[in-house]
Amino acid sequence: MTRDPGETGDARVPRVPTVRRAFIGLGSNLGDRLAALRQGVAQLEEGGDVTAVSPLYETEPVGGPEDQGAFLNIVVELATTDGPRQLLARCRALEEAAHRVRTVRFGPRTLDADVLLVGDQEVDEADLVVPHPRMWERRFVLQPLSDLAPELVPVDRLIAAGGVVVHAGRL
Ligand code: GSY
Repeated sequence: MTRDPGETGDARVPRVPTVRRAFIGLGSNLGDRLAALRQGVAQLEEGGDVTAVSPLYETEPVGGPEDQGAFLNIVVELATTDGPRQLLARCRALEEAAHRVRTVRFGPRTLDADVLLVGDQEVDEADLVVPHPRMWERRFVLQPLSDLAPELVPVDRLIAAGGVVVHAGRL
């Protein structure tokens, strides 16, 4: 069997960082939604590991107050050596840059950024669960994810997921 040198645990062998296919969901329903998404993507691109951006969708809010406005949603794909926690830090930095104010839980937000999938990595910690625990119920996640990676989204799960999503072009 051929071993990846990074997996030998031999301190004399330099570690080869694993590049994983990761997906981040971005959503905005407050202020200039398009500008917030564009800024989010531009900031992610500074990491040099973004490989694709999904089409744009205008989506019905799932959860939260009745009267909040429609979201714009996209999913961004990365080929990255960052692990889930580093990606969470990048997501938080995007939200901070967009001046997100956390007031009402699930309420309107200038930018929400979620780590959806990081290769086959699994994390179950208080502040981070990967794969994202609610992604399979949300069409605003599954539709753009399936545009980028149809093999990861079974059609029956896409159909069963809740919420109206309308194709709105590209960023
Ligand atoms: O979890 C992301 C924030 N969010 C969204 C969203 O991005 N889009 C839609 N349509 N509904 C949402 N509810 C929440 S919470």
